Amino acid sequence: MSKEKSALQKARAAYQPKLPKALKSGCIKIELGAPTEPATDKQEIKNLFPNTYGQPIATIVPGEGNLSTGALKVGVVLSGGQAPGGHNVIAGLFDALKAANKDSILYGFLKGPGGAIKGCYKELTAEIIDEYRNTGGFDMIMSGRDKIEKPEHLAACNANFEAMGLDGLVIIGGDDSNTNAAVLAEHLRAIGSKTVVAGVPKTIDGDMKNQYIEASFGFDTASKTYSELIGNICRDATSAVKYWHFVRLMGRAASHVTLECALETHPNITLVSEEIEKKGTTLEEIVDYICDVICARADQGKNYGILLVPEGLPEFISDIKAMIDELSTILGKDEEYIRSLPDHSERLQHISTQLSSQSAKVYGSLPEAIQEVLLTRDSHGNVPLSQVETERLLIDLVSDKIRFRKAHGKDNVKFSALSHFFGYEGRCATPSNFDADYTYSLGYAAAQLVRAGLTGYTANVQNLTKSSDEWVAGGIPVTMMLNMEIRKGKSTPVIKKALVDLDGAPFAGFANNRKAWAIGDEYVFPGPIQYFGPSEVCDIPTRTLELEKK
Ligand code: FBP
Repeated sequence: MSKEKSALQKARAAYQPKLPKALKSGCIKIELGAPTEPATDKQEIKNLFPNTYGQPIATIVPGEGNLSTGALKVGVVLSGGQAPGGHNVIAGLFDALKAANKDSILYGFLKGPGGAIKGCYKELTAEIIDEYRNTGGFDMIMSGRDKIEKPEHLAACNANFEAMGLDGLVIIGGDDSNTNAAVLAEHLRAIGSKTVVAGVPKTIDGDMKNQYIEASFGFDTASKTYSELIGNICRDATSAVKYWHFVRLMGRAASHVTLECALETHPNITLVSEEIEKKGTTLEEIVDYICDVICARADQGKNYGILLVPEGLPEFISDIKAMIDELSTILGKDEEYIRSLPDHSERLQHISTQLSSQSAKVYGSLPEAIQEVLLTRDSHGNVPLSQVETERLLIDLVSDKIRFRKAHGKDNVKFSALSHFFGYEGRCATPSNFDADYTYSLGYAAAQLVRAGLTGYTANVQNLTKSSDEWVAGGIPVTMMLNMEIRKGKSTPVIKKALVDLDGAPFAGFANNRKAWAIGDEYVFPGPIQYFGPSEVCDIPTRTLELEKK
């Protein structure tokens, strides 16, 4: 990394993240509540997690310590997509371990869970930690998308942990990674290992949340970064008055990022995947709706506007979803053969004969580049949706339809569109004050879970819309967040992904305003994230969190 630091890097390095009052006090203990259980599939989950099922919720409170003060050896893993604040989780973990005993050691496993399986790690010294305080990115130890799930992975981890004398492992990841943390915790407890495992809720997608986990870290910074850019585009649109901007936003499944950006900037059109799925809206109906707004604005002399589309959309449109599911089954049987076909036209021909006639029609209507991406899957069996250029597809389909409408009388419409994709631009941004404080507190809390010898927990911090003094930290047993879902044709325990709640306040805040936002130019310009200055500018939570907590 370059030795030269920007002025902001230098100033941010000196920022001291805020902690909940209880964590600040030197003397803390963990209070345990009543036994817990998952909302559904209780017996199946109990059978799968006999050693860690039913554990109580843990809350960190001031008081006479019941936490280990011995020197501990702890490992940390960054898992999955980058999210602003990951380095501060590690800094919080490091500071808390050292505050309890200066001889404790923190190891960073390299390149994600694969580092724990392969035994690739480095000691994280004070010098390394200081270099990364309050910075974005996961580059301190890098990330990866390997899964610790097969018996040979569990055995390899155990062998490595034993050789290192590891007391605890902290896995920083999303719903899948926290589920894997629980599987590893159960395995280690079953074989009598001393290593305990704690998870930390991460993902810019914002879909790892529930009654106890109010937000996943990184959502705040990423949404605010995208909102700044969208606000800038709104201003450009009203200045140039000649372009429609189609903006795709990251979020593999849920539309939280898109909804948050809409609440912050008031674009003319926002597509929310969850609503489209619920209404069973087809691709053609979506295109009609977009064209209706474009024409209505043209009637007012406005041949410009902004549209937001979530990355996950294709999998929520009924006909596309059915086609993707059929493709997954075909790939499950035939992937090697399909890959071996020499060119696109041969692959297209083969696939079309395997799909149902409706799905073949949908597949055949897509551009070649999207057809090819739909033939790939990541290690979790997901389509790499970040590579599907839905915004360009929509521009093509809308252009065709507008041409048709113009030919049939709507000759006042001028449609010139530009496409944008905001995803990687926000995932490694310098964490906002909210994310810097929240992640440091999560890391600090995870250290206390390890000190208490608790295993199979996800660290949590609640009361997030209040001042950090009033935040309450602790841990939630992962088994109480699990449900059984069919994954790769098999009933599997997973933490339920939180999609946008169509009955919730954030969606209502958008739905009640969308008509006005469509026609008027009611844009809001959030500007860049501010790190220094008045609290009402620098410390505001997301609109989503604010509305959910009201
Ligand atoms: P996580 O769920 O692991 O946090 O990652 C989310 C995400 O940023 C999605 O929004 C996006 O679809 C995906 O990662 C992109 O993955 P990759 O980094 O492998 O390109």
